[in-house]
Amino acid sequence: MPRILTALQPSGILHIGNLFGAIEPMVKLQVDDNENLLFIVDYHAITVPQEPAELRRNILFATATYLAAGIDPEKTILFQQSRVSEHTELAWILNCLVHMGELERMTQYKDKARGKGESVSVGLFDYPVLMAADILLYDTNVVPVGEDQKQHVELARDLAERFNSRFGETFVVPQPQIRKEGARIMGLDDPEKKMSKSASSEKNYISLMDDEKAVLKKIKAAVTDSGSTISYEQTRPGLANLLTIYSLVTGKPTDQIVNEYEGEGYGDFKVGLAGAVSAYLAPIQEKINGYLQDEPKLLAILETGAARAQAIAAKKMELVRQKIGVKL
Ligand code: ATP
Ligand code: LTN
Repeated sequence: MPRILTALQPSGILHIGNLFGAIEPMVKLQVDDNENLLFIVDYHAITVPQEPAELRRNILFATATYLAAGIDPEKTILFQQSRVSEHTELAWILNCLVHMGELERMTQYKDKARGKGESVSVGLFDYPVLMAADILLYDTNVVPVGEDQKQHVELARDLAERFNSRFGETFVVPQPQIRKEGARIMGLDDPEKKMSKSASSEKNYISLMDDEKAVLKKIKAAVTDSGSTISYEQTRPGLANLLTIYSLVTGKPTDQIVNEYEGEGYGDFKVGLAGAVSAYLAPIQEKINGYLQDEPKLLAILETGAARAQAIAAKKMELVRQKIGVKL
């Protein structure tokens, strides 16, 4: 059975870009012939400063969101990275194999370290090694990620091969599975850039917890163009993005939506879209709130997930210790 693994950072705001681009694809991968692992990378999150009470809330919120979006903890091993200490243990061993130059070349590190000078944390630099440990511990075959994470998965592949050639066959060499561009939702206020929670304005994104009023306000303010008819064209990126969202929340193809709005202007289209987005989010929001009100249940799900993950990870670590010669 192919083992499929991915992870998400527990960030405060999750937006519809995260839902359509990352969470829902993972829900679709929950088929009987796959073994899935999905975890919340809290130790990756602390590579930049986090307020402890907020981090705790965000871990619970992320868990509630995955469950509400359809992650089934029976089918997917859902857990919190920090609960399986083998991740950091393997990261240390891989640290002794990785080269400074390999980490210095990482684009995400270069982007995030820019402007921080000498005060950038070692954790931020070492982030890809912890991610390699996340992947290699579980003999992962496939790692679904966004384009930005491809370089990190390639490092995991290099480290698996390096370890195997030095100490003998130990790790499976994982394959990245890069999501298609179509799964990229663009910012409402700037359709040239992806929707992002770190955007400077809240008008950039629709948060999964936005109420009807907020959704309508943000969609009404969304950047379109000076045209007046509804059509799907790459030269009209704002409108194309809104049509993509409309299609995702209704399941209708974009040309059908275009036909439905023939002869109508942006105003009616935006009101229709806002209604469809809110209708799509309402049951998810209700479920998220339900889970958040039952914290013991969330904790129990994470506990079970951690135990299942650890059973796999502990076995792998035993083998690793044996291979490198520290197991007596
Ligand atoms: P930031 O922009 O602040 O880095 P983000 O909102 O892009 O944050 P991430 O935490 O980097 O979110 O990404 C979480 C997951 O959601 C990743 O798998 C990423 O590829 C996906 N994702 C993020 N933004 C979008 C988007 N606009 N469209 C589709 N998928 C997205
Ligand atoms: N760096 C990834 C999150 C991440 C991950 C992983 C993804 C951490 N460990 C292992 C896949 C497999 C991100 O920021 N999206």
